[in-house]
Amino acid sequence: MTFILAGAITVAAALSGAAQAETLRLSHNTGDTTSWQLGSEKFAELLDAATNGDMSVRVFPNAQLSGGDQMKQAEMVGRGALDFVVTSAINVTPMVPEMAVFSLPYLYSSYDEVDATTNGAPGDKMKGIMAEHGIIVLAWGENGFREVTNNVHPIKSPEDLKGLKMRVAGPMYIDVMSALGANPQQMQWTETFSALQQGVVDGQENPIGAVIVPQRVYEVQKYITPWHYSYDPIFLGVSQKKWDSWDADTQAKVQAAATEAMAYQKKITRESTATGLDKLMAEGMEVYEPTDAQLQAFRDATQEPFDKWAAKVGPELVELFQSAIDQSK
Ligand code: X2X
Repeated sequence: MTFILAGAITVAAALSGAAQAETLRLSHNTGDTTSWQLGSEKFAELLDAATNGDMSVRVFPNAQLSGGDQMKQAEMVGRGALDFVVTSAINVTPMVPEMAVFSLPYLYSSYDEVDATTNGAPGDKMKGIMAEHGIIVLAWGENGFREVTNNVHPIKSPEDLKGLKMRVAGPMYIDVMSALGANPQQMQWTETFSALQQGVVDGQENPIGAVIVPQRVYEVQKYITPWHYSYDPIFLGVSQKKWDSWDADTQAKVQAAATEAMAYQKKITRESTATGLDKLMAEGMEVYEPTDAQLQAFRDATQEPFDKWAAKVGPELVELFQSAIDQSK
């Protein structure tokens, strides 16, 4: 009797396990040493624990699943060809131009201001807009404030950018770099290290903790100016189709794992950003800290692309962000 009962339980457990077991794919577009990767791995770990191994997430770095195209990932998630994505707002702008609002030049001046938007009404508004494209944004993480590096000379003023060949990630930065007098070139992140190494481009801009340090940009770049000109969030998103296939209990587990994983990702990104400049100096980079007047000159020089992209994004959306930012001051 005992034997039969135990056998029945085992069979039932195996059946329910078999019915639920699911392997899911998560794509992101940086290397496997970044906080994007660590946040993604944390998500996989937490979800595995919460579901006793029924939901297992495989993490694919370097945009492998979209043929190296970092912009294509969001579109693939939107139509259900990928389950999860961890990517930055910028990479979604070709599909959802409104996502450029986060990165408008000099919109933010502190982490408090950033958090007031991602944790408040602006963050929720953006989740709603993304849902219209088939992507459920589960939680916001952080790429960070994007800082400029190059191999020619220290950048202290807009004049110093004149004629520099700058690799950029997305369309808004083409306009911003052009306004600053540089020659921008859009390029996949996975191709940028060797382009810098070979001198195809002189410089690039990316966040210190999330990207510049873990992807060893210091090996191929001499000068860095922390000018904080544009903020870039990342998010953990899931395909709406996949989401709708789950019951409420499963959705709650996925949501909880995502919230905790992105909080962790943001924390370690801020920590490595805080120690990042020292690390970069130890690796031989020259850091130029701009004065307030110099920052103002960069801000003035990027006003025109700010206005152009604010119009593209929509004035009400920009207003929603600005009022959350003002209230946090
Ligand atoms: O491509 C970049 O610069 C990166 C890694 O920051 C983004 O994905 C936007």
